[in-house]
Parts: sequence; C-alpha cells; structure tokens
Amino acid sequence: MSVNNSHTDAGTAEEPDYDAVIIGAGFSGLYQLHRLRDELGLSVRILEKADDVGGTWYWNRYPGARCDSESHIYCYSFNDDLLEEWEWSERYPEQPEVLEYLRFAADRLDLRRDIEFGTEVTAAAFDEDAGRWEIDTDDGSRVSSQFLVTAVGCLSEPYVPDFEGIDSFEGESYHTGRWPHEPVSFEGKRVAVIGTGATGIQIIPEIVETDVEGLTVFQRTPNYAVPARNRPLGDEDWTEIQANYDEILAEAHDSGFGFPFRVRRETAADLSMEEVEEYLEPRWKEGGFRFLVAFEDLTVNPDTNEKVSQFLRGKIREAIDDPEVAEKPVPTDHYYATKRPPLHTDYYDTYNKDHVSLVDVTETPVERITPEGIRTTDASHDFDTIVYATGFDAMTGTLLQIDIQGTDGLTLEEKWADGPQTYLGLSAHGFPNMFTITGPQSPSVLSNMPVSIEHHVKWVSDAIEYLVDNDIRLIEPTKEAEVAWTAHNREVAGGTLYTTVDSWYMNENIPGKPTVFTPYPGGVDAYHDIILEVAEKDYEGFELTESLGDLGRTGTRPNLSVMESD
Ligand code: FAD
Ligand code: N01
Repeated sequence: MSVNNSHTDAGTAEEPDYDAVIIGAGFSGLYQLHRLRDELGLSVRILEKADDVGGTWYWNRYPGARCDSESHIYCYSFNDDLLEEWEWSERYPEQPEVLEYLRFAADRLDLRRDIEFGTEVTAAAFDEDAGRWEIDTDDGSRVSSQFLVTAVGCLSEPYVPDFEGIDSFEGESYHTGRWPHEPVSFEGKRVAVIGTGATGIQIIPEIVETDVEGLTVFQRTPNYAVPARNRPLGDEDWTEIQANYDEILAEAHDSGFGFPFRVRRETAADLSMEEVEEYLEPRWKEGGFRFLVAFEDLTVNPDTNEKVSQFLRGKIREAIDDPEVAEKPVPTDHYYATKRPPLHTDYYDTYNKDHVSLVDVTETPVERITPEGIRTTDASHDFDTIVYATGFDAMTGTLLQIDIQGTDGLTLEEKWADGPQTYLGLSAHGFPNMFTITGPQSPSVLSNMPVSIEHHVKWVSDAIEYLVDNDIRLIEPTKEAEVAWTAHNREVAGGTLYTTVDSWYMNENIPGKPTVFTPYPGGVDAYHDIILEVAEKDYEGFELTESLGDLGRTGTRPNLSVMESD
C-alpha cells in the first residue's frame, strides 16, 4: 500500500492523498486512526467538524449529562496503559470526565497530529476510474483516499421538531445535543423542557436544583426509568476492578449487550407477580442496566415484559405524592425497554416540587411556539428559556447529511430511501472501500457502545490489512449478501417486542423516515461471531478486486451460510 500523507499536495492520478480518511473523532474515529496508522502503518486523516475530540461527549454538555454505562466498562479495552492509567471517579462518569478521558486517550496515542478539526465533510464520491474516494469539506477543499471510514456516530445529528413559529420565540432556546460551552443560567427563569427521553430525564432534575422560578415539562411519551444509584468509586473499588479487569472486559465483549452482567433467569412467565416483585426488588435497589438482564426473554416475551413493566409502573406511582400527577409519567402504551430505557437520579421526585408542572402533550398538543413561549391546545405558557430534549435523527441521519455517492452515480440517500440496506451493518453494495463504524443493522445502540465500536474498528482494520497483504484494491459486498443481511435483520427484529412501539430505533421520531427497525437485535455476541466468521472465510459475501483493470472478480463468491445457521 502506498503512503502519501500530504494534504496540501493534491494526490496524483495514481496515488490518493491518504490511504484512509475517517470522518469523526469520537470513540470510533480515534481508535480507527490508531489501528490504521500505528498498527498497519497507513497514511490516515480524520476530518472532524468539532474543534476537539470527543464526539457525543463534546457536543452533549447539558447539565446532568452523564453516562448510563458503568464507567469501568465505558472505555477502550485494547490498550493496557490506558486501562491502568485512568481511574474513573464515579460509578457513572459525567460528561466532562468522559470528554477528559477521550482527550487523554488522544494525547497518549498521539492522535491529534492527524486530525483536522473544524472541518465538516459535505460530500464523498467514489471515483470508479481511479478506484478511490474524493471527499469534499465545508472549506471548499477536496482530499482523496483509497478507503473511507465513516465514524460519524449513531446519535450525532440533533433533531428539533418543526413546530410552527419556532423562530419567533424571544427567549433563549437550546437543543441538549448542541449545548453551549458557556454556562447557561436558569436563575429566576421560567423554563420549559420538551422531551422525556434519556436526555430529558437527566436534565430535568438538574434544572430543578437551580434557582429556577418554574419548570414545565412537556411530555409526549412517558418512559420507564430505573434508578442509576450513582456513587463515587474509591480505592477499594479500583483495586477490585483492576484485579479482575481482564475477565470483566472479556465477559463484556462476549455478551448480548456488551455488559459484563450475567442474565439471571430465563423467564418470568412461570412466576406469579408476587414472586417477580420479590425477585426484582434487589435488582431495582442495585440500579443501573443490570436490571435489564434480570430475565433473558425480556424483549421477546410479552408475558415476562408485562410483569417487569408492571413492577416499574408501581415504582413510579410510589415515587410521586399526588396520585393524579403520578399517573402522567406512567407508561402504559409500550413494553419496558422497547424504547431505549433511561436511568434516572431523582427524576420522579421532581414532580413532588411545587414549582414543577407536567404537560401531557398527547392530551393537549403543542399548537405552536409563540414569541412568549408555547401554546398548547388549551393554554398559553410563557417562558424565558425553552430546552429541546427532543433527540436525534438517529442511526442514518448524520451519514445522510453527507452527500455520499457510490458507483453508477447512486447516492446513499437514494439507496436507503426505504430504510438502510447494508451487509453486516459495516458496508453497502455500490459503495466500495467504504466502512461504517456502528452502522445501521449492527448492534450499535443496543449495546454498551465502546464494545461494539472496538469490534467494528478491529474488523475493519483486519479487513484492510487483508486487502493490503493480498494486493486487493477494492472490497464491496455483493447485492445478494446485502439482501440476505437485511432480510435477516428484519426477521430477527420481527421476533422481538421492539417493533411494537414507535421509537427512534424504528426511525419513527423523524417525520417522513421509513418505518424500519434500524439496529441489529440479535445480540453483540452472536453478531460478533458472524462478522468474525465472514472474515475467516476470506470475506465471504464480499467481492474483492485485485486491480482496476481487472473486471473479473478474484474474491469469494457469496455463500450466505453464516446467516442461515442463525
Ligand atoms: P460520536 O461520539 O457521535 O462521534 C461522531 C463524530 O463525528 C462527532 O465528533 C461529529 O462531530 C463527527 N461528525 C459527524 N458528521 C461529520 C461530518 N459530516 N464531518 C465531520 N465530522 C463529522 N452509549 C453507551 O454505550 N453508553 C452510554 O451511557 C451512552 N450515553 C450517551 C449519552 C448521550 C447524551 C448520548 C447522545 C449518547 C450516549 N451513548 C451512550 C451513545 C454514544 O453516542 C456512544 O457511546 C459513543 O460515544 C459513540 O461514539 P462515536 O465515535 O461512534 O460517535
Ligand atoms: O432523545 P429521545 P434523547 N413533541 O429521542 C420527545 C442516548 N442518550 O436525547 O417518545 C413533543 O430518546 C420524544 O417523545 P416520544 C440514548 O441512546 C443516552 O433523550 O417520541 N415531544 C421524547 O420524549 C437515548 O435513547 C444517555 O413520544 C417530542 C424526547 O422528545 C438517545 O441518546 C443520555 C416531539 C426525545 O427523546 C436519545 O435520547 C441521553 C414533539 N414533536 C441520551 N419530538 C445516557 O446514556 C420528540 N419529542 C445517560
């Protein structure tokens, strides 16, 4: 493989500017740069629109932003020095600590010199004659590379609903995913929060703790939130973690959700409600995502799920003093964990405070934003500040912001008009030499993401190494492999309860997006086995092309047995 890393000199007709360009400098992009540059010796450039590393943790600076994954497993596992040198201060790290961790990793691995900050990729087109990607950025520059790795994040493109009159508001408004770097004061203000997803549930109790005059929460769908039970981590905790770190990480990497938590019981179907309550009570007291693995069939068996949901509904009602208010945040329209289940700290208690009110917008929908505030069908509410905790154009949104054009002029947007079609959630037919880290149709957001990120980055790096070692110029999944993977995704999702509710997993939060379940729900461990088997079988399902003049394919023919064995 050629090495030509001058960005200012345009690549020659034969040689691209870089062996690989990576878009994004979050968890995914940083590790991808390290693997390709430091382990394969390739010339690599990250293009990042922010002015620092961090991705999610750079952008989401809202009060209360904190990880739901436990800190000691929300980190890189590939480097012993990073593991030994970094000690997390709490069970769940706050946003500044995760950002600091990623800065530390970038510095320790000397990654910054190959990152171009403040540079947004606007378009990428595959040049079929030259066999390389031409990548355009918002400053009008163009770079070329043999490989394109998109590491743009699943939850990176903020979504603000298209409320009528939204620009007429005369107060301050913020989206949580683009929170300012300067502190925002709520002192003496009348504040609205729209949205009660994981973000709303974190920011609401924080705003209430300030000198805010009043807080009004606009809720469309209530959520089942389990207590996080955050606490500081002391020396004893760290001694124990360090003593068992290898096993903990190995278990996380070989589990269904990327967490080192053992599933405790197969089902609740054979238990009475009293037995379920007795069994769940200590798990609820323990808090966190460990609660999710109480029953193995939680997301596939309505009987189990209804019992768990009923338990959580009882906990919500218990937490709120006024029985009438208490009914509003109780979810009755969906099963627990079929929308992404948040963790909370004092969220429900918020509704016991006199200066907090809850508006159910399914009863009284938002009609419009006015210069003074928010008008619902039954009242006008005046505010100084509106906080949009309204989520993201998830999974495909960030990728489709970029005008990506593959072979025969096909754009990714056209290709995915009816929903994502990928092979393994890593690649797409018609888009040679392009890889996506935690792309749609991979476990991604259904997991502790650093685990899924590491699996993908390693797989992509191994694939590129294989191509280099075997003098292969192009890699592209076959149409058949992609069709089979897409069908497999739909079949697995169809057997779960996830598809019984509108959610961002289903693309339903964005008007006009096709309704389709977007992550792969078959489990991190099963998925990892599949992608490793594909690699072991010399990239089964991919076409590999030796040279650009060589139209005959040299690579493997598609044999989709890996999916059939599922
Ligand atoms: P990101 O961190 O999203 O990074 C993508 C980067 O790409 C960004 O820096 C972005 O600026 C850049 N980019 C995008 N488009 C372009 C472009 N066109 N040009 C240039 N640059 C571009 N996951 C968990 O597992 N556990 C958690 O507890 C958890 N908590 C979360 C809390 C919040 C508030 C949010 C929003 C997400 C959370 N997640 C959590 C998911 C989180 O996104 C992942 O864990 C992880 O940080 C993703 O890393 P990434 O590098 O893949 O993507
Ligand atoms: O976004 P969301 P989020 N009118 O889409 C409501 C990760 N994350 O930022 O449910 C009124 O979940 C919408 O209502 P509904 C995590 O993966 C992790 O909270 O669509 N309301 C919902 O209540 C998470 O899942 C962590 O009916 C409207 C809210 O806005 C993902 O990021 C913390 C509306 C959006 O909820 C996204 O979470 C934070 C409208 N027109 C985030 N449109 C941790 O791990 C939307 N809503 C700690």
